[in-house]
Amino acid sequence: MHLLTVSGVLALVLGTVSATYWWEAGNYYQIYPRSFRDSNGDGIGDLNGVTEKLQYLKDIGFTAAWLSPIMKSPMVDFGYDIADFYQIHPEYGTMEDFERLIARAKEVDIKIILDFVPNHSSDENEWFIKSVDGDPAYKDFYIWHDGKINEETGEREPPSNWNSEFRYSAWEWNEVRQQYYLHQFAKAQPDLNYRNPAVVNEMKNVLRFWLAKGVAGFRIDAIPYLFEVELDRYNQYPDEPLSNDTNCPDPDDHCYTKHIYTQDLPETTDMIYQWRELVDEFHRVHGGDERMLLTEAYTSFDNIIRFYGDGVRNGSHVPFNFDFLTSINNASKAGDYVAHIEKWMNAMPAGVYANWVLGNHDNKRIASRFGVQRIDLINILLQTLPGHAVTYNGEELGMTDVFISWEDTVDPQACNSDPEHYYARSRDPARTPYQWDASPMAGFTSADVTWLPVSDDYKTNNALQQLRAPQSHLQIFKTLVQLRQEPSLKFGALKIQAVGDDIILYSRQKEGSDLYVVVLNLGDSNQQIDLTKYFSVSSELEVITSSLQSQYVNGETVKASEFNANGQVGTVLVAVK
Ligand SMILES: *[C@@H]1O[C@H](CO)[C@@H](O)[C@H](O)[C@H]1NC(C)=O
Ligand SMILES: *[C@@H]1O[C@H](CO)[C@@H](O)[C@H](O)[C@H]1NC(C)=O
Ligand SMILES: *[C@@H]1O[C@H](CO)[C@@H](O)[C@H](O)[C@H]1NC(C)=O
Ligand SMILES: CC(=O)N[C@H]1CO[C@H](CO)[C@@H](O)[C@@H]1O
Repeated sequence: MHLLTVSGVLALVLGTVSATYWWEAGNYYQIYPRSFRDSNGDGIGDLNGVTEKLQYLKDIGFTAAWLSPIMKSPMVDFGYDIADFYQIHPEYGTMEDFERLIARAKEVDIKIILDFVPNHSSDENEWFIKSVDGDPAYKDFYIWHDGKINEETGEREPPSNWNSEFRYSAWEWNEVRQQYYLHQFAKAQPDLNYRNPAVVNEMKNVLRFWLAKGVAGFRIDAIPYLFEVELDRYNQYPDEPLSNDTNCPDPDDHCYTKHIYTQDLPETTDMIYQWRELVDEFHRVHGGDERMLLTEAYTSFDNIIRFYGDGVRNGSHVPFNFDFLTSINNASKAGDYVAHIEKWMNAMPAGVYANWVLGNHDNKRIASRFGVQRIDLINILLQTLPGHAVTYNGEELGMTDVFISWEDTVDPQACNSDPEHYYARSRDPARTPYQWDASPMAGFTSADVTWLPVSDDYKTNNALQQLRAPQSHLQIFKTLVQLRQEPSLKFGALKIQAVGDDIILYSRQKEGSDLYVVVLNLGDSNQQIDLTKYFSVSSELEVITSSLQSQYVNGETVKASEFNANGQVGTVLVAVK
C-alpha cells in the first residue's frame, strides 16, 4: 500500500494563502449563454435569461459565473469570433441588459467573469476590414504574408505548411489585399498580431473596458496560439516538422504537424503576466474585490504550471487543469486519478490554489463520458479536492450528450469534417439547451424551435424536478457546495491513495477541525472496506452525502470498519467525535 505523505506539503501550500480572497475554494459555473435561458422567445439564450437565473445559481452556492463569449459576433464559431470587442452580441441583448445583469449579480452576490478571446477576431471586425484595406493604423493588426512561389509550377502557395485547428491550411488568400492571412481556427477568425504593440494595447483597452463595467475578471481563451514564430531572415515563415503520428495520416489535419512555431511560444506566458498586472493595477486604482484571471490552454503540464507565475511575476489565478481533463477518462484506474492529483498538487507554486475541471463546452458531457451512474462520484471528486472547482452548465444535473445528426450539426469543427467522422469532433452534443423544467422545450424558451435541439429526456431530467426530489444529482451537488465552506474542505490537507484499481480514498482535515473522508468506487462491484486501516477515525462515521444509487442516506451513521463502497458510488463522510 502506498500512502502519500503529502499532507505536510499541502498544509503548507494552502496555509500560505490568506483567508481574505473572495475566490478561495471558489466554485465557478460556466454558462453557455446561447443555451442557458431564452427570455425573448427566439430559440436562442440571452443575457436577460442569465439575469433571471442568477438567484438559482446563488441558491446552489456558486461563487462566480463565467459566461462564454457574449460580444458581437457573426457566430461562425459561436462567439469565439468577435466582430466588436466593445459591444454585446445583438441576439444576446444590449449593453443595458448587460449592465442590468451586473447589477443583479451584485444584488445576489455572485461574481461575473467574461470570456476574453484574444487570439483572433472575426473577419467582420472593423479592425480586420481596415487591415484588408491597408489602413496604416491597422495594416499590421493581423498576420499577413505574400506566400511563396512554387518553383516548378510557378503558382503562388501559402507561406508555410501550418494547419488550422479546424483542419486545412491556416493561411487564407485575400483577394483585396493580395496576401495571405493567418487563422489558427476558422477562416473567419484571423489571428491578431501580438508582435504589434498597438494590438497588445488595444486588447488591454478591451480588458479595461469590461472591468469598468463591473466584471470580476476574465477567462482567457486559447492561450497557446497567441504568438507565432517571427519571420526568418528571408522573410519567410518556416514549415513545421511532420508529427509522423500514425493516428494522424491526413495532411489536412492539425495534428499532421508538430506546432513548434505556432503554439506555446515563451512570449505567451509573458502576455499572461502582463494581463495579471493590468487586473491587479485596476484593483489598486479602483478598489473593491480583487479581479481574477482564469486561463484556457491545452498545453504541456509545465506550461500550465508556469501560467501561475514565475516566482517574481504573478500570472493566472486559475490556469485550467487540463492535464486532468485530458488524462482522466472512463478507463482511468484509481491509481491514475491519484497520480494526476498528486502531480498537480506537488507542482503548484506556493500561495496558489489548485483547480479541477472535467467538463466544458468543447468536450462531450461528463455523464456521457463516464456513465450517468458515475456523475455524482465525479461531482463529489471535483467538489471535495482542495482549491477551485469548475462546473460546466448542466453537469450538476447529470445532463447527457444529445445526438445531433450531420444535417443539424452547426459546430465549425465538425462541419469541416464529413458525415462519417464529424461526430467525434462535434461539440454540439454538449451545447444543447439547459433543462429547467418539464414544460415544453424544457423551460428554456417559449419558441418551438431552438438553435440546437432540446434533449428528449428533459421531462424526467430537469432542474425543477431535481430540486423537488428528496434526493437527486442536484441535491447532492448542493450539499457538496455547502460543505466546501467547512474549514477542513476550504483549507484542509489532502491525504489521498488508491486501493486496488477501483477505490480512491482521501481525507481532508484542517488542524482542529472535522476530519472528512471521501470514498470513491470507480468499479462496478461492491467492496467492503475497513476505513480504520487508512484513517485515524473512531468506530463511527456519519454520511454527509453519497451517490443516488448508494445504499446509504445522508445523516446515516456507519461503522468505519465495515464500510460498503457500492459500485460506481462516491460517499463523503465525517468522523463522529
Ligand atoms: C518526421 O519524420 C521526418 C522524416 O521523415 C523528420 O524529418 C521529422 O523530424 C520527423 N518529425 C518528428 C516530430 O520527429
Ligand atoms: C503575487 O501574489 C502574491 C499573493 O499570492 C503577492 O503576495 C505578491 O506580492 C504578488 N506579486 C506581485 C509581483 O504582484
Ligand atoms: C465506463 O467503463 C465501464 C467499465 O469500467 C463500462 O461498464 C461503462 O460502459 C463505460 N461507460 C462509458 C460511458 O463508456
Ligand atoms: C475551451 C474553449 O473555450 N475552447 C475554445 C478555444 O478557442 C476556440 C477558438 O476561439 C474555440 O472554438 C473553443 O471553443
